[in-house]
Amino acid sequence: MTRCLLAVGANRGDRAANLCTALQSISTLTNVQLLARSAWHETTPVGGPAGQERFLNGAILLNTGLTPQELATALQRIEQQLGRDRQVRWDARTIDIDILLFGDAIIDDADLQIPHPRMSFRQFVLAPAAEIAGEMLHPASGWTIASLWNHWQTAPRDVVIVAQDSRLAEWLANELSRELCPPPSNLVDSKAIKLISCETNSPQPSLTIALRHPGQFRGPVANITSTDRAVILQEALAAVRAAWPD
Ligand code: PH2
Ligand code: MG
Ligand code: MG
Repeated sequence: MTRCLLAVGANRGDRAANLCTALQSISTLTNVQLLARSAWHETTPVGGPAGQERFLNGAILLNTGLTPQELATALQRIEQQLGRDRQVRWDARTIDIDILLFGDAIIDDADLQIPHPRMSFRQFVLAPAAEIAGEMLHPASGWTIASLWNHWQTAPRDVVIVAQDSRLAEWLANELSRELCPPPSNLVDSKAIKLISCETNSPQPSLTIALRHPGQFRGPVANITSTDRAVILQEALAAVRAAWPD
């Protein structure tokens, strides 16, 4: 049996009913034993098309004898049963069920990434997760959920963006300053967004976005490995807006 932490979210239809139906369906999966669920938290949408309703978000802890792929497939089926429509990235949804952690597994397949690549950066993920799984380890960083959540709440509101080539860093700096105009209300120091470019031989443009740890560059990082500039900008904007929620 493997201990597994899920994030759930809904911002279409009867949000609480959708979360409860999802929880019920998860609890009846073969080879799955439900251990705990968090409270449902009302949150501001991060990223995605404008004009969306607010979310209800939560976290679910379970033990399972399924493989990560088997569990992911079963969860997708539950999403479909609840009318999940997947046309536009980060669009409003009746239900979203994400695997955050699966024991100490680190998986980087095209269709399944564990730990969830943006979890260290999202208040709507960490706040409910910390309620039920504070001691669980994020295997890629070695931080517990509790320390990630504490860091999110206390770290300087700096976002450090490391791009692997200077053209990409410059392009992103321009795009971000245009998109963030006016800047988020509590972004008082425009220097809080730091762009660092470092030339590497990596064939893949790659961005690392970090909420800065006091005094040094370490701690939660969001890696963006897409080559699609629309996706890169969308991810970077969402990371910045997640650091300065309304
Ligand atoms: N999920 C997203 C994108 N943005 N914002 C909030 N508040 N809650 C979510 O669950 C959420 C989001 C992509 O899955
Ligand atoms: Mg999600
Ligand atoms: Mg999802």
